[in-house]
Amino acid sequence: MSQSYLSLGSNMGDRFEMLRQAVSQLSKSPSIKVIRISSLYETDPVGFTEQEPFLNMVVQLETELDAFALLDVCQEIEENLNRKRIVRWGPRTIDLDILLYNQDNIQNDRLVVPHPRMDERAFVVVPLLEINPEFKIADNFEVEGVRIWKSYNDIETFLQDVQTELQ
Ligand code: A4P
Ligand code: MG
Repeated sequence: MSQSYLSLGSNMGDRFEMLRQAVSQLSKSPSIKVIRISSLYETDPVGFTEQEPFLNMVVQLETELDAFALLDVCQEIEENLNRKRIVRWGPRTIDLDILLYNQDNIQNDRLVVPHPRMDERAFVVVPLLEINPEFKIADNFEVEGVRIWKSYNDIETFLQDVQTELQ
């Protein structure tokens, strides 16, 4: 059984619903067990800043899938949810990135793990630390542009459809 952390983000359409459906689809996928989810955070866009704020979260999984098969599942879910795309070339309805897969180091055209830039990004680090306090961050790490949008305790509706035994 392998351990993995995924980062989920949405800044288009019903962001809450996009994240909810993504986690629900993950939990229903054979060979994936969602074991922890973070609160939902509203975050200022990083990189291309002329776009709407994101909702971001991190989930922890146990899986029988290897990292590439897990990436396939993530991309299938992106495709399922992106079918509702409204504006061509516009911001994405949902983005699923593999942050960590066991302690593996993967450098491949399709997949780089640990996710490059993850430790510089508050929208990743803050939710990751919430569910894994042992994650090591730089001493001078600055948290900016990230605020709780719905705390973990307030997301029962989110969890209704998630088939899992959350720890
Ligand atoms: N790929 C390589 N490594 C991975 C990995 N570890 N996980 C490849 C997932 N995919 C990985 O991804 C492009 C290709 O990366 C995939 O085909 C896969 O084979 P994509 O999701 O199609 O494109 P993208 O999301 O635009 O690229 P990327 O690199 O995921 O973008 P970033 O750097 O993650 O930036 N600001 C806030 N506040 N919140 C956000 O969530 N997200 C981005 C996206 C920018 N700014 C943001 C946020
Ligand atoms: Mg991505």
